[in-house]
Amino acid sequence: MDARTEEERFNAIIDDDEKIEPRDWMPEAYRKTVIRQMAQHAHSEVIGMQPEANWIARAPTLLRKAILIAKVQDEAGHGLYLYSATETLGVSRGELQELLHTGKQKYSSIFNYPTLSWADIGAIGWLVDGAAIVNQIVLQGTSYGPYARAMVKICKEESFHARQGYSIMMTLADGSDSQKAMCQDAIDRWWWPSLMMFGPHDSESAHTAESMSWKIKRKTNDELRQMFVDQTVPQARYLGMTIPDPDLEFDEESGHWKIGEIDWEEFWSTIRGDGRLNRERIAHKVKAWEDGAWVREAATAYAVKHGMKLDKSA
Ligand code: FAQ
Repeated sequence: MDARTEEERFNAIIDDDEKIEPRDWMPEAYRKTVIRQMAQHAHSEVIGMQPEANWIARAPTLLRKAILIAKVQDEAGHGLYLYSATETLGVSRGELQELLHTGKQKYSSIFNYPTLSWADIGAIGWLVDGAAIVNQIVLQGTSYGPYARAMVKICKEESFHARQGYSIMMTLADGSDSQKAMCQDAIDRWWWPSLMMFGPHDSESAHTAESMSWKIKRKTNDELRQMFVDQTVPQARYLGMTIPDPDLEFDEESGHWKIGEIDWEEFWSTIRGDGRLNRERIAHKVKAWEDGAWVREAATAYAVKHGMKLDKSA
């Protein structure tokens, strides 16, 4: 018989780099943190559909339109995998929607910025999905099994998203003067908010130390941000575009690109709900949820008729 306490068994799984599964014992604080992070991640995928969906009807070619529809649909799928993974910890999808709609759970700050031109769709794919991938590739190694497995499929799709974004930027960068200007303008507006996606500096981050010790996070916010900067600056140069940071410079000694300071006031006010589009994003989401009530009712009636198990709160 295994004479270890539940906590000792949990710690051994973490130490051995194995996965915690839904039925394993886990500290309450671990469960809460994983729910918080996965839910925020799921909400981001779903709210993140809004800025891009805004351009589906205005995509410049049939091919770009078809690609954008597929991408936005993928984001819905990512939200679904992540809500399902979160449900394995005993919280229902209905509860999670309620927490999002009432502002008790967050979604990524990045989705509170407007998409003003077609170039923004390129910038989102390249920079926003690019930042998301840097974070998510590392999260494939997170200690909670269902989260780690969801990340594998999501990462494959996100790399396609980033490539389609860069392809839009390459086309614009290779185009007329006004297309080049559109491309630069989108970079100017999306660069800093993309860096904010990684969260506050490690020294200001409430959760990083504990999440690293439980291997929920495998790299810190600043480490991930640096990986993103190092991979992205050369890509901007290849486009012939400028990064809007006068302090950006390559540090020969460390081999890394050093950036200027992020506007943390803008970051905190956005995540507090006072960003440019927070209210509109949530109002739109709540309306979609209410408009979809009949679909949930029909699905429930079908499930009842066929004796299927129901999640009563969803
Ligand atoms: N936005 O102590 P930390 C995507 C909050 S997916 C909003 O450092 P933590 C795909 C944080 O929750 C993008 N809130 O927190 C796509 C905490 O508040 P709380 C989403 C933020 O959790 C592309 C407080 O600040 N990806 O884009 C942000 O250890 C295109 C203190 O921060 C993920 O969610 C922020 N940027 O680290 C879809 C990845 N940063 O909860 C559509 C998974 C921090 O105490 C179109 N998540 N906060 O009230 C993570 O890796 C982490 O949760 C971090 C934050 C790194 C986001």
